[in-house]
Amino acid sequence: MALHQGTLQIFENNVGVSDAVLLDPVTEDAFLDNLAARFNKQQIYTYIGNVVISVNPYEKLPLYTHAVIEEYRSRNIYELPPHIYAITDDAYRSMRDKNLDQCIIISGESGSGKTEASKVIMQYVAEVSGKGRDIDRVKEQLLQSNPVLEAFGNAKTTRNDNSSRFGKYMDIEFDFKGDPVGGVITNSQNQGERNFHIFYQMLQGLDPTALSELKLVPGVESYSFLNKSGCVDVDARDDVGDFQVVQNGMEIIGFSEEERNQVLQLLASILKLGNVQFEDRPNEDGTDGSDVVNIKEVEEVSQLLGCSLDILSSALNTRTVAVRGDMVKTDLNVADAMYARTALCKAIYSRMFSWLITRINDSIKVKENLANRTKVMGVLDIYGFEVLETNSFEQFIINYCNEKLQQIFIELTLKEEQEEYVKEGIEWIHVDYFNNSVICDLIEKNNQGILALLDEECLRPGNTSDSTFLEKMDTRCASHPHYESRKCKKNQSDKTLPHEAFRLRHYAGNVLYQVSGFLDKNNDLLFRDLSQAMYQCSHPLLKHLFPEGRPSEQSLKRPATTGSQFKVSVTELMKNLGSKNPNYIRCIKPNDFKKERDFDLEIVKHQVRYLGLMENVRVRRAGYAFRQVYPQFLFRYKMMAEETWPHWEGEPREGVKKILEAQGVSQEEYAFGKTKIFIRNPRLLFDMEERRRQRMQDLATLIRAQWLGWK
Ligand code: AOV
Ligand code: MG
Repeated sequence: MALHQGTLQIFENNVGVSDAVLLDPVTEDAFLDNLAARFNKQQIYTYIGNVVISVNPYEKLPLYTHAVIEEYRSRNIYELPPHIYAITDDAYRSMRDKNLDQCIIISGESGSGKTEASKVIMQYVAEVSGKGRDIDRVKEQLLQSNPVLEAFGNAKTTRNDNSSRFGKYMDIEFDFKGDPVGGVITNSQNQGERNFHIFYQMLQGLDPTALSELKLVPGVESYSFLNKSGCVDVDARDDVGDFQVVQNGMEIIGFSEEERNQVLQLLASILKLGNVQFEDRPNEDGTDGSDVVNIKEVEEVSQLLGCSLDILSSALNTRTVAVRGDMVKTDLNVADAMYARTALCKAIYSRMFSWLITRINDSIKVKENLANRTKVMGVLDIYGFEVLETNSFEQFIINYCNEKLQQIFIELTLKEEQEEYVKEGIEWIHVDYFNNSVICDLIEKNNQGILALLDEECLRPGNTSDSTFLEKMDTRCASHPHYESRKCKKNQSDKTLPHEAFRLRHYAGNVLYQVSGFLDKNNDLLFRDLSQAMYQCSHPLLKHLFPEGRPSEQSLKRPATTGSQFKVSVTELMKNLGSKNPNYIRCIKPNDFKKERDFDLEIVKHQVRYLGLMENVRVRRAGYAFRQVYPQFLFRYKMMAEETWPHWEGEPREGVKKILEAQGVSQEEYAFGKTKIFIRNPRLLFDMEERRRQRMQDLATLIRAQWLGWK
């Protein structure tokens, strides 16, 4: 796709420039002013070349109606104001007509509008593609996967009432006519938090009989996993209605009533396990054990899951360990029992979530007979770069992923630019840019990167801890320019660096990570007694989720660590994205208060920096900022040279040459490609546009005078 979209609009809709590539001067301030001016006029979309910047309006704008879709449908991308529809249409058409697989990568911080953008894309694709019974069924299932996955995968956070807690990549597959025939969803690591929407929906949406069958009592406040946050009701969420939508969605996707029931039983068990309390029980040998205080909860859970109370309660407060070849039961103290209980809840939830995705994929997958003939459009809606008050392992993982996305973004943008130059026969000008692979290496390099050091520390026998992990990094990464820690010589005078933390200089800014919890979270250990107890349950779904609990599974092979699993999935994702033609949507949050019509310059500036948007503009402008196919350029500016007005009979390329010569600018300023004219500095274009306007006025006066004269 070429760089010129928005061009005609730039001059005709008069709200700043719709393509930041044409800013003059191209400074950060000018860039921000432009976004602000547009935002204030409710123009939330702006291009950088073919990248769409989207600023969250936090209000319903009339941008997504059927009529708007009809306008964008099959129009050239630069004929209308910037919109997600425009790049979706462009991607859809090049997939269908040129047989190029596409992906749309949506990035931006929490609450910036990524998930909403992904829905806008799906809505557009559903409307513009074909109709028919089979196609409509596929579309319906694809669309219904949204509310279902949101219920189970999203939660209210301080930053977003509907925050996605998982990274989602969805391939929509099309047949040769461009009609959707199926899809595949991939998710990356679920953080295993407690306050997913589905819990609230279930408690509000089930009638008293259904609740009591699940051994639940009404009221969110009865469950400690839910009442901790202090925010029970999310404004504007209709739990009862949403629960209906989710149940209905699951039915349409093809979940049986049986399956839906089993899911509810697992959810109920998680809530009840969360209420289990332990009390200290000193043992005679001086060690600490623990007892369950409210055994009734455990009893009811064992009924829901179909296992014996004994097995379950003993798995909650004891642990079998191998001592010189013998299996010995040891007691868990209160803290360890709580830890094990929470780990179990997280494991049930995240495995159930993965199962949901597998199950949805089974329903929406392309039928065998079509499988070899599909083209693909992928949509990636992933958590953005995250800097919180305290940053831990989760932020480290999320930011690593964003570092990789930035890397592929720069690579692909440069590659695309370069390819266009080659295709048009124009000399490629080397572009300097910040290559963040040095940071990616620091994190992921085999045997040396931080992830490898962390795994080493997790697997090393002996007394390892978060502190020994930090010490290891402090020696091994000390000289790395992007690693900083109090213990490193180069940072000793830096008083902002606390102990027990390290700082990474990410492409998007510096982030301080607290090392506490890294080992535990990377290990993500579930005591074997618990997986065995789960496997022994008669609950069919649960049993299926804990295959390693099968007693014959004696190969105590250690499961892969969270970090290394994540690295594998990120690598796969990058490979997948790299094989497709990328399209980008970069989302920006205008303020921290979820408020409409409030554009906080500082907050936006911060995001513009870490999204690397100025870098993006620079790369796009490095050679020639503007390019357009000859006939279009000729058509717009033909009144600006005597030879081309009112008609030019020759080759368009020659006509364009005449026009530019008539402007009296140096030939350095432009270059002739095979099909397009390339212009180095947008200033020339603005001057031409101004002269064009005057010329049109003159011509109008002239014509009017002639007309009057004839009369
Ligand atoms: P996110 O996906 O980027 O955050 P969302 O897409 O969930 O952010 O957007 C957050 C909220 O902003 C939505 O619930 C809407 O209320 C509002 N919003 C976003 N885009 C629009 C739009 N185009 N028009 C109107 N309102 C909008 V996170 O998932 O937290 O990273 O992990
Ligand atoms: Mg989201």
